[in-house]
Amino acid sequence: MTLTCALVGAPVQTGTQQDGCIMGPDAFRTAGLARTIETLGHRVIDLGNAAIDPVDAMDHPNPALRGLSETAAWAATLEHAAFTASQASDLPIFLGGDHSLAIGTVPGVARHAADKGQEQFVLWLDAHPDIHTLDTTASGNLHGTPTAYFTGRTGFDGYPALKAPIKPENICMMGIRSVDPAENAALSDSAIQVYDMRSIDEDGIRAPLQGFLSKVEAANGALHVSLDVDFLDPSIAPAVGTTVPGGATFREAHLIMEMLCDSGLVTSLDLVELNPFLDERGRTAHLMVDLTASLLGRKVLDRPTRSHQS
Ligand code: 6HN
Ligand code: MN
Ligand code: MN
Ligand code: MN
Repeated sequence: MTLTCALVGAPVQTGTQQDGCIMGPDAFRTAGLARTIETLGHRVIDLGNAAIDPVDAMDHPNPALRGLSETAAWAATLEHAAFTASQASDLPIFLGGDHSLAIGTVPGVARHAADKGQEQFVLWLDAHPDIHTLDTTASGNLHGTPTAYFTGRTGFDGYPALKAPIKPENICMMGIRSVDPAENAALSDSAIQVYDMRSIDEDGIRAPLQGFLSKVEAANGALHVSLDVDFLDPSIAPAVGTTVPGGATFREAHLIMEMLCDSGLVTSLDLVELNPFLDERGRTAHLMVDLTASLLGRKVLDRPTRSHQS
């Protein structure tokens, strides 16, 4: 199937401690993202980079918070950008930028899905659940908060009101291996499906992902995939400020993308947390581009890989 993919640059780095994610969109372009997608037979429209206007400081009782007013501004800007890119294409691809950008991209694509009468689902591929509120984050880094915001948890005063909150039972997290105490508490009484790295070690990727995709398909839902560089093991993806050992292997990550491709269910994608300043000759940027290629149909064999078993 030929898709029209819209690239939307989101050079956000105010959600992190370390500078560099602002260079992410240009690194993805330099690594040949558009050319790679076109080679697979799809159409690409590059909508350029989103931007925010200068903002006034916002007050909050949590003294650790940094970049609060900028993050709230990005939420509104990216919600609009994601909504319009969803209307203009089959598959918007958001080029981060740190993961705080998902406070705009997810609500924006969810509004588009709601307009079409579809439920929004989210596959969160990350070492972290990013489920802090403004009150619980100890680091004050707002890239640790998007899933709390877009599921409609309270504690986001000054942020845009959500038009279409994501139901926790519509979220699947994979690759999780670094969870703060307040996040553990939030996940304990949540309907979010969480596959941590231990569960991937024990059960692999295929069965849990197939289970989630069957739910999306049965609901005729829209599926947003949010891919954080730190989902991957740092040995293959060093260009991220929050590396955690024991991440997904090269093949585990590609298998997810290949299964997502076969499902035909993915309607939007975040590529986030790439810090090109920390990369080694662009290898992480190229890996993220190659994973996107697997999602969009790059295959080893033209005939079905598993045909000998059926
Ligand atoms: N990310 N839980 C840690 C914190 O600072 O709140 C790490 C957050 C990482 C965020 O990787 O997108
Ligand atoms: Mn659409
Ligand atoms: Mn993240
Ligand atoms: Mn992460």
